Amino acid sequence: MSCQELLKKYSQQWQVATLHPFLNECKLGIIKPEQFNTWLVQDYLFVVEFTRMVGRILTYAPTSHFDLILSGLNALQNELNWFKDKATERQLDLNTKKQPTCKEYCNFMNKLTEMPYPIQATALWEIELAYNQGWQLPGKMSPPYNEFANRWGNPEFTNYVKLLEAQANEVLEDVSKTVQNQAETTFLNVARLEKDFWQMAYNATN
Ligand code: HMH
Repeated sequence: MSCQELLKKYSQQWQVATLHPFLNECKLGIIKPEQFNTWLVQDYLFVVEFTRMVGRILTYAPTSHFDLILSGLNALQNELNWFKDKATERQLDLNTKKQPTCKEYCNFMNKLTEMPYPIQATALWEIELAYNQGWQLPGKMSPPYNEFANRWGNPEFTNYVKLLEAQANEVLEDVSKTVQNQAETTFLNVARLEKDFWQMAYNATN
């Protein structure tokens, strides 16, 4: 089993996870401030928990995977500070409650590190790919959204995601049928949570 096989088998679900009116309306410049700001604050809260998860993954990863995971954590240090700057510019309070969908995604990430390492590596790749593709699919964005599109769409990040895929493939190669099924279920869960996360922000009215 490989990452590309998962994307191919579940291409429908993957499309729904990465193509959303939220992103299209950023591209068109017509997203409402309350929708965008809700995404920004909730995604900061998500990234805090994502960072903890990546830290925990080091516990299970072979040392040959350390370089890439540590480079990811390095980028997350920068990203968390960038989120704080963006929130300050927009006068947003990051000390906000998680919405149910954000909470569900964070709970999912908490439990991910109870699963075999191949599942963790696959989910890490998929979560990053979702934003790498999602922010690029609508096409070139204009200010202020180009900065957001570029954060996850830039060539360096694209390369990072490719290397995450290679690491996941390496450990997915000879997993048991049980772990393979777990990988498929986890893939579908991430796809669903990504779709729900966009919808959560899109639904915001204040
Ligand atoms: C919801 N998924 C969500 N937020 C993010 N920042 C990422 C993925 C990062 O790739």
